[in-house]
Amino acid sequence: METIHLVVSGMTCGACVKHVEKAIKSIAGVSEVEVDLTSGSVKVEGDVSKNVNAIIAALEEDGYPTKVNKEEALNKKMESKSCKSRSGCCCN
Ligand SMILES: [Cu+2]
Repeated sequence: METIHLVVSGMTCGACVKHVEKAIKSIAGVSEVEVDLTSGSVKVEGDVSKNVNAIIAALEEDGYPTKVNKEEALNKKMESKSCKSRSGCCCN
């Protein structure tokens, strides 16, 4: 079970959200979809790492340009690497 974060453009209303949810849920391995209409950020949970491209392709086919939210992944990485020394390090 993994979580991936996507940024979906082109959603304008609740019907778009439903459409996007449905398109993602039709992909094998997806168990949970969370769509935020305002920011366009979409959280997908399930066995999805192999199917990221299929999800993106399905959404683009329906008119919603989609990309993986790399910043979200980056933030996670930075958190896990946070330094132990409080002074004079790269984070200050
Ligand atoms: Cu709409």
